[in-house]
Amino acid sequence: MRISFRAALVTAAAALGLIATSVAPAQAATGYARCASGKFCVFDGAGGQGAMTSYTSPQADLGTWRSKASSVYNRTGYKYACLYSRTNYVYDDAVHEVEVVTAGAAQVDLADFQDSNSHLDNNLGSVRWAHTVRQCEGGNEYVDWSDTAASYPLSPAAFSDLNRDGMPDLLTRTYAGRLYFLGGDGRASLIGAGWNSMTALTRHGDLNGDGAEDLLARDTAGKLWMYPGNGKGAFGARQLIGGGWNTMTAIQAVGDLNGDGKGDLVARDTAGKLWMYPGNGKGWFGARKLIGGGWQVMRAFAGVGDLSGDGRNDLVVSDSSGKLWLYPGNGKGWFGARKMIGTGGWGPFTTLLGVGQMARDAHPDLLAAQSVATGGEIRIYYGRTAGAIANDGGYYGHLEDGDALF
Ligand SMILES: [Ca+2]
Ligand SMILES: [Ca+2]
Ligand SMILES: [Ca+2]
Ligand SMILES: [Ca+2]
Repeated sequence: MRISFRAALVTAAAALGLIATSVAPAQAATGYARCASGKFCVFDGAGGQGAMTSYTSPQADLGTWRSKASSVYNRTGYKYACLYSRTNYVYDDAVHEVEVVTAGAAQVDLADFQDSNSHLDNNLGSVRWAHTVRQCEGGNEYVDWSDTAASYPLSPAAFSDLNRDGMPDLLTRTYAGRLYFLGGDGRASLIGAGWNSMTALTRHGDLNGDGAEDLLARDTAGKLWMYPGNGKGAFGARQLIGGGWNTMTAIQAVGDLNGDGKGDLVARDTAGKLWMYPGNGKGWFGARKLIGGGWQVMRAFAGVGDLSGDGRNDLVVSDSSGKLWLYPGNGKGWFGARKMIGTGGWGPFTTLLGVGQMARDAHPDLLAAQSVATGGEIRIYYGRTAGAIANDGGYYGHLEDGDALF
C-alpha cells in the first residue's frame, strides 16, 4: 500500500532478525553493525559506511551532521524513527515533505527518501522516535476521537457518556500505559499512568447508583477494581471488588440486564461458561448466575445498550468464524434467541464497543476497530431497526501499536 507520510518513517520491526543474527566483526570499522542496541545511529556514507555518530535521545538539530548524514539505523527499540529534513521536527513543510512507499526498513539510505526539494541525503535536520506514525506527524500520544459535535443530541446517554454532556466519549490507553478520556470534541484529558498493568477494562453504565458511568479494571493479580466515574470524565478512588478474576477470559459491563436498574456484568470463564454478575447498586455484585456454556468460540464483546429496540439492554459478540451476533436481553438477566447481524468478516475487529448514539436517532451504535496487524481501522456501525447495523463506509482514523479503546 502506498502511503504518503510527511516524515520518513523507519520501522524497527525489520531489524529484529538482523539484531538476532548479525555478528559484529572483530574490527568493526564500518557497517551498520557498529550501531549499539538502544541507539539511533547516523553514518556519513551510504549503507552504514563511513563515520558514525549515535544518539539515545531525540535531536532537534543534528548540527554538523545535518549536511553529511547519508544512512541511518534505528535501534532505539521504538517502531519508528521520525526523520525530518528541517530542524525542530517540522513535518508539515510542503517543500520538505517526504513520501514513503512502505513503512521502510530499520536500516536506510537517506538517498531513498526523496522530497519535492531534494532528498534527505545530506539534509537531515532533526530526528525523534515514536511508536506511532501519528506522533511522527506531530500528533498526540492518544488516538484522535472527534466528530461533528454539533450534531449530537444534547441529552445524556445511559452509557458511553462519562461526562454526561450527551456526546459519546471514549477511554484510550496508549503504548506507554497512560489512560486518557476522549470527549468526542477533539479534547482529551489524562486520567493517569500505569494502566498497562490492567488486563481488562470495561465500562458501560452506572455501578454504584450515582448516575455516573463507572469503570471496571482487572489487574495482573486477578483483582477486579471499580473506579467510580465522577461524571466529568475522570474517576474517584478505586474500590476493590474482589480477587480471582484471572479465571475470566472476557469481562464486559452491559448496563442493567435483570431489570432492577442497576448495572450488571457478564464474564466468560476458561471453560467457556458465561456468567451474569448482578450489580447491587453499591459498586459491587451479588451472587453470579450462569447464563450458559459454549461461549469459548466468541471473540470480541460489546455492551451496546438496547440495540433491538425493546427497551432492554443487549450484548453483541463476534465468533471465531467472523460472524457477529446480537444477544437480546430478556430483562431477567439473560438473553433471548440470538440473531446474526453480521454474516462474516468480523474477525479482524478485535475491539467492539458500545458508543451510545453517534447518530441522532433512536438506536445505539457500535464502534468496531481492527487489530493493528489488520489495519487498525476504527469504524462506526449505526444501529438500525430490529437490531440491524450498517456502516457508512467511513472510518474514524486507526489504531497503532499499543492503542486500546474502552
Ligand atoms: Ca460525553
Ligand atoms: Ca457511578
Ligand atoms: Ca441489574
Ligand atoms: Ca434490547
